[in-house]
Amino acid sequence: MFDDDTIVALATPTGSSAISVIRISGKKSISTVETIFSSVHYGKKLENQSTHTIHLGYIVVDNIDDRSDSSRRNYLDQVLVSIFRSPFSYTGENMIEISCHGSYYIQQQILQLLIRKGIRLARPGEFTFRAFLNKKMDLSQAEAIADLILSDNQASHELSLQQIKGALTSTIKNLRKKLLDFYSLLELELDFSEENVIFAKRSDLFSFLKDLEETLKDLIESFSLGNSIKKGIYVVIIGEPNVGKSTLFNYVIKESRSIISNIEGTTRDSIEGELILNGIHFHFVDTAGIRDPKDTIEKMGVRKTMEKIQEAQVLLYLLDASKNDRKKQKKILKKIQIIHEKNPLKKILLIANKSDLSSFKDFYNLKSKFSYFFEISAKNHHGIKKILYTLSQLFIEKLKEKNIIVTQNRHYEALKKSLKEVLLAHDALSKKVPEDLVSIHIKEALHHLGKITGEITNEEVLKNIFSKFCIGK
Ligand SMILES: Nc1nc2c(ncn2[C@@H]2O[C@H](COP(=O)(O)OP(=O)(O)OP(=O)(O)O)[C@@H](O)[C@H]2O)c(=O)[nH]1
Ligand SMILES: [Mg+2]
Repeated sequence: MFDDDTIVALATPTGSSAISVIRISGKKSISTVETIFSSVHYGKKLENQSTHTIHLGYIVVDNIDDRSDSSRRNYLDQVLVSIFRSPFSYTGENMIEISCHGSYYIQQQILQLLIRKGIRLARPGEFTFRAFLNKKMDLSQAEAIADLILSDNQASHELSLQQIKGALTSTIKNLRKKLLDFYSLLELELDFSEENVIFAKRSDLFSFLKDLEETLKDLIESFSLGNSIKKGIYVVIIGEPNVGKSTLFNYVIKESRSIISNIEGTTRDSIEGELILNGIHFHFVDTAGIRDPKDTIEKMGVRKTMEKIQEAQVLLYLLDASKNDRKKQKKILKKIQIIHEKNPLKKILLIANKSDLSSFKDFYNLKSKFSYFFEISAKNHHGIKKILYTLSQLFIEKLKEKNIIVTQNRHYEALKKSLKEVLLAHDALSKKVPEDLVSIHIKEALHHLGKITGEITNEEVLKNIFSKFCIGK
């Protein structure tokens, strides 16, 4: 997968823009750019310039007909050339960034010029891959860079930054180091098995495995939060027909996307809309009211509602406050209980709508049973701010609680496998089975932890990770 070719790529999007940046990395970057660059200071050579310096000049296109005649050299564009010398660059190699004017023609001409001079077009993620190989970052940090580029809201931006800074890496590395120490001691015991000596104090190993188990469980648990923040949090509005789901939905997403009417069963499909609240991305979903369907289409709508409930992280359960009585309350409680039993991890917010009409103010049963209960009027926009505030707080609080949040599926899988081995090691140790069996599980746990940071990796995993990057990164 690796060669030491000098590579080039456009780092900014193709097409017109104020400026574009072309990146070059590898041994020949400075000397090759030298051949197409002419400084505004006569005779100034890039080769003689130090790292982290910027130079103004022109990109020069050789006249194909007469290369020897310097008066016939064409200027393609006025550019700035930045020099980064190894190892003080993103990739760790010699690098150049050409900031040119952002015309498609200029971008392509410069790329072609460089390719003609023997530089190869970079593959997706190749700059970052080289940074990884040159130990500028580990694998989890490289993955976080891909996420950072894709992040479209404050929360996912913060999550990827946290990972780039290496919080996950240093935790995993620390755990791995300690585990490795124990592993070495156990292996040593095996070497001296005839003498029956003990190097790894069992009580220490026990308590370390217990701590490790807690940390791994914590990280694994953080994944559901990290993943939902990265992808956006699904908030699904459900309830019986005509309770005002679409009215609330339209108001929240600030668009009249759903049809509102006083006919029961107006919404038959699920409709989605986006909202960013305090930097967190939410997908709101309006659904068909849940009741015994009157026809096939409604049946399909209700089925879809059930599917959307599965996808949700939060359910907004709406009811009509004007039709509220104790019998109805009991029925609703029962329904919600069933939903909750099937989906224990989902937050359910109970919302009594049409409070403007309600003469029946007794929500005793529901209020006492729900930590999240709101009275609103979707039509008059009363009480909705409080719901939105609660929604964002739910996730902001959770974010603050966690020091490290796992966002990558790959890490999640590796952590789960590692935990399984730690539990097996713990179990083996307590059953006093021979050391070599304990040590096998510890070795496996080490292996899976090492995959997160890239200390242990294979070509297929690397290919998979870096192919997700765009060209130029
Ligand atoms: N008075 C009052 N009427 C409301 C309120 N919210 C919604 N409505 C009315 O209730 C009726 C039903 O509203 P929708 O938003 O279509 O209800 P829905 O839950 O989406 O209904 P389905 O799609 O049929 O399941 C409409 O006539 C709305 O104008 C409210 O807060 N107060
Ligand atoms: Mg509706």
